[in-house]
Amino acid sequence: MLIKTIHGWDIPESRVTPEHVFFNRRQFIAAAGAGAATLALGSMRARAATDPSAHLYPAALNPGFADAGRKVTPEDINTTYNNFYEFGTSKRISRAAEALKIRPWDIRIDGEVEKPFTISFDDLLKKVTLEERIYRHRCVEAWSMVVPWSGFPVRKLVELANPLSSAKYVRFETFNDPEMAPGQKPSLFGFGSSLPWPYVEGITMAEARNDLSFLVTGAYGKPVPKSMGAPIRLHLPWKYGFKSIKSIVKISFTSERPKGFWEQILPNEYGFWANVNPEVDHPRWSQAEERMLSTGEKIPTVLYNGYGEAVADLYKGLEGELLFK
Ligand SMILES: Nc1nc2c(c(=O)[nH]1)N[C@H]1C(S)=C(S)[C@@H](COP(=O)(O)O)O[C@H]1N2
Ligand SMILES: [Mo]
Repeated sequence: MLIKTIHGWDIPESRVTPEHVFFNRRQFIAAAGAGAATLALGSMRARAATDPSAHLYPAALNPGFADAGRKVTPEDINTTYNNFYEFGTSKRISRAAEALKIRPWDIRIDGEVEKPFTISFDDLLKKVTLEERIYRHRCVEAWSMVVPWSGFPVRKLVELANPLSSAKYVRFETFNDPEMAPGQKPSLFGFGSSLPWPYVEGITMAEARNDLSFLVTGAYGKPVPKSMGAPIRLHLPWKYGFKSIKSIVKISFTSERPKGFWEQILPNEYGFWANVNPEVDHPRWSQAEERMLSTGEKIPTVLYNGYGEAVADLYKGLEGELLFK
């Protein structure tokens, strides 16, 4: 199947290289006249100074999440090794992602709520208190990182939304703008039209209300960089990384279980629950170990990525579900 060959985690790193080179060449040519490389780097450095929410950072560290038990991954590594398919299928999309326009940024809240509404990202920030939490992140591709995020619990967003009792799930949606994000263009790679943009993900109401579920607006004591999903993304540290959707524009409360982006594309391999479990292999590779970004060290993967104490109860009575894919 063609789709398999473009999926980063389907391909050994050696075979990813040609695509990687191809993509970056396109980006380079597109922006060469403006001295793209220096410009992109400059704008990344200027982020803290020019972002209208910059004054909110660094946020106070939540002492409950001050130590992830592993060293924080260096900022320059995490901001330049990403999965953000809207900007390309390689890990090196940080320069391309600088095209992401993050103001104005509106978020639509709708579905099974008392009254649907649209709120600007900056107005939303006025309704919440930001905190910093250091979280582990485990990608389904068997690499991991540790990030000092800033943001607020999803629970707070649920309160603001006033969901009805008919709301059973929360569905998150990313922007859809092929002009801005070339990965969403059907023409760029020739197979784009087969990808079900926009990227969507979903969790249950109980998961949304769990304290760990976090809406991220910052990282490393600054507004979250574009490559990592500015201006607002999800982070669910006990689930595989693909659940942690970036650059959210819509949050819908639904009575039916949403189908995530990857679940739509490869339902045999990626499911709704996607809880980390070293004993349940991906159909095509083991999940027993993970490679830490930066050090390259291989370490054993742990159940629920080590967050079982906080989340295991969510899955009582759901043993019949495919909880780990
Ligand atoms: N909109 C969107 N969200 C996304 C993705 C994506 O391609 N598009 N990739 C996911 C995957 S597979 C992972 S591992 C994380 C990566 O987050 P990072 O780039 O900040 O490390 O984002 C997730 N969220
Ligand atoms: Mo991932």
